[in-house]
Amino acid sequence: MTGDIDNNREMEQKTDMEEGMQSSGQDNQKLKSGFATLIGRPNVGKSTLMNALIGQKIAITSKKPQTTRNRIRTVYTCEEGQIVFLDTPGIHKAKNKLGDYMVDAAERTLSEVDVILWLVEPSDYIGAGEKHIIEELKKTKTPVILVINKIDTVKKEMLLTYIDAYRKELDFAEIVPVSPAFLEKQLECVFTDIVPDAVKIGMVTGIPQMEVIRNCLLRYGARHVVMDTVMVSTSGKHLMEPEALSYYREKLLPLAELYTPNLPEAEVLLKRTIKTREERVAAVREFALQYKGIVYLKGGHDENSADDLLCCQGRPIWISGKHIDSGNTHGTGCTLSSAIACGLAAELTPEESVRNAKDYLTGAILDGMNLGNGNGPLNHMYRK
Ligand SMILES: Nc1nc2c(ncn2[C@@H]2O[C@H](COP(=O)(O)OP(=O)(O)OP(=O)(O)O)[C@@H](O)[C@H]2O)c(=O)[nH]1
Ligand SMILES: [Mg+2]
Repeated sequence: MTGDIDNNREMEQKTDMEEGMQSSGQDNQKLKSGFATLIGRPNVGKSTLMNALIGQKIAITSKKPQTTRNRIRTVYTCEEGQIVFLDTPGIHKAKNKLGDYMVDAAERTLSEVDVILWLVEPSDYIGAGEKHIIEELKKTKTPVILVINKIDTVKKEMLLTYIDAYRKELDFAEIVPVSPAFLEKQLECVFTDIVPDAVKIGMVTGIPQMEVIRNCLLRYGARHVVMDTVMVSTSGKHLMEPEALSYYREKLLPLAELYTPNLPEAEVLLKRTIKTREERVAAVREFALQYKGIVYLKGGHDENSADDLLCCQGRPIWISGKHIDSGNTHGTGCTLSSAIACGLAAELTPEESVRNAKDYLTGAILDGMNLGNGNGPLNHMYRK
């Protein structure tokens, strides 16, 4: 759930939600719900953190300050209940009406929520911008958690100094240092435990995450890396920070053995339009040469067929498929690239791997589960 919301509607929804939780509380006393706002100076990483918490790219992130211009709301659901996160514009010294509006949108959340997450850069310098936020926080009784973000950019020994500097300023409910370095820890755990026979990489939103992945792939000499070049969703939404594209092209893509772009992604990576079947053949050849790997160009965006095109050692091979009329196609690209990685892990050839993966995917779509609202999931367990 996402969107810009005005104050009244937000509060009405909060009341509805609390009531809903109270009545469901009769069945399960432990179920909880609440609102949490993410505030801080521009560019401290509020939107990146919210996306990481939710596990989806909902808010736009960028290295340019003042990317978020309105409140964006997402709901995190777990067994214990629900947290509604509000991502807010950066609090700054406004120079115009838009600035005033943005700061107001952020500051208004302070008294409306159950907990405030104040994000700061890792530093012991508390400047005028931070002091202004501290003054605003002093006016509210809402508990404040200080989130020291981007700790991957500083030496760990310095953290205590930063924590001490902030602790003197306000009585925080908690102080939590965070960063995408968690990603590094997760990858380390995998590579040093059951070493993977193949790796599939999907959506990577920004350069910090790309750096972590690149370092791990190189450090552990990862085998059979399949890159699902997720940049544009089926609905046309951009899923990668625009600034990260050249890093992605130059530093991450060359580490893969096999790529699975869809037509819009291939167009972005090759910087040209691809319309006809002849253009697709030329495109996979060029892609394979440019990125020095095997290319599997997905044809799902073609309205007439679902024919894909494999290019292995300079030889294009059409892998035919029919469009399946199903509303349950959520995660088709992820499923296909993961299934190809499984084939490579089992030492099948690239052609065998993609043919098996396409068969498996077709069956999973045909057996799709019509669950919930919107596009339903495939049935990954359809083979007994
Ligand atoms: N190194 C590092 N960079 C980060 C981290 N979190 C976010 N970033 C980067 O910081 C920049 C700003 O991130 P955003 O999430 O857009 O920041 P924001 O606070 O939402 O910014 P505004 O909406 O403009 O106020 C992006 O380039 C992110 O990739 C982190 O933990 N470590
Ligand atoms: Mg933002």
